[in-house]
Amino acid sequence: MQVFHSEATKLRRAKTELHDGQLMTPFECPERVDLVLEQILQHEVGQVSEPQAFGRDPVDAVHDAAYVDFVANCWDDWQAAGYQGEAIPTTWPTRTMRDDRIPGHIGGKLGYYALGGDTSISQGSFEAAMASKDVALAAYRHTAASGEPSFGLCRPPGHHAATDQFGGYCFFNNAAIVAQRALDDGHGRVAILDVDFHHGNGTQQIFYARDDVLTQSIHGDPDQCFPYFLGHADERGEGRGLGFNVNYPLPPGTDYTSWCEQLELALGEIRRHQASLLVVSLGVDTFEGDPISSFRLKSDDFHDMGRRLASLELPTVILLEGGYAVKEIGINVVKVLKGFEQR
Ligand code: SP5
Ligand code: ZN
Repeated sequence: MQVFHSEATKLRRAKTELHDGQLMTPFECPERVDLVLEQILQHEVGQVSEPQAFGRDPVDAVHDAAYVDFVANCWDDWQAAGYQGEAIPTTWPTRTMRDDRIPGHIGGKLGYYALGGDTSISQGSFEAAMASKDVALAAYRHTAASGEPSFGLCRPPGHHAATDQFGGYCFFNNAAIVAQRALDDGHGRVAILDVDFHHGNGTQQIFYARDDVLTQSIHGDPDQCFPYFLGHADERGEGRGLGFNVNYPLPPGTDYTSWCEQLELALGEIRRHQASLLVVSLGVDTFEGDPISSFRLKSDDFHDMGRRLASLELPTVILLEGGYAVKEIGINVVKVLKGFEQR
């Protein structure tokens, strides 16, 4: 399988994440890229290529332009305000306040554009997010041209990023950017299947009222799990998009047997909708050893997962989302890719 990777995805090296009441070194760290790449090379998954630069247009195709400007300028603006630490939002336009004015001050902008306080913005965050979407688009281009599957070693991840919000370690929605590009290239219908532990709230929001992208997510029940405020089973899309979003929330502690039943339902939906391209938001934070998640998938389950994804026999772009048990993240990704190739 063709693999795409860019050293520039490591330009984000944030020092701080507000996690469970403590300021920690972020779980979503640049070392994840090296660990996955190392296993890909060791297990000879396929040729590894650098992406070209696709520029900002494909980002603007799914995100609000003022939001993209905000991500581009946030670190400079934060520093210009004279602050020492990284840019962390602390005040939001919650239910009791107004959200119809975007504050001029960077502290206000941060709250306006953030969906959580877990993701600080630091030097290089914008550059890494731009490289991450280049990796995704290069993978898509390869699959579109050859019909062969490809893997994009995206980092930072993308599925929590909404039209005009960042958070959950995500800035630009790589899967959505690929799906939109595919539609613009003439694909009739694209399916995005999100198997990350967390609900793909950004992907859902971006396509919620549309029938040209089928969005599905299997994830920890938002009653108990981040992002808490989206991802319930009754969110099925709206308007033309009704029926084109499907959520499969599962309780903490879910093992592969139960998880897999939901995967088969999701695969059935993709067949029914006759998608011509599959984009997989691949988080391996469903692993039993993941430090911030609570499903119980074992390493070998990822091989079976890959095999089942391939059973659709669709042109497939697999993009990395989460996965934080640093020692095993590489092998778990490789197992999905190897399983996929056994189709
Ligand atoms: C892409 C991705 O996987 N993003 C996940 C972001 C999650 N950030 C907030 C995590 C809050 C976790 N609290 C878990 C309690 C475990 N001690
Ligand atoms: Zn996740």
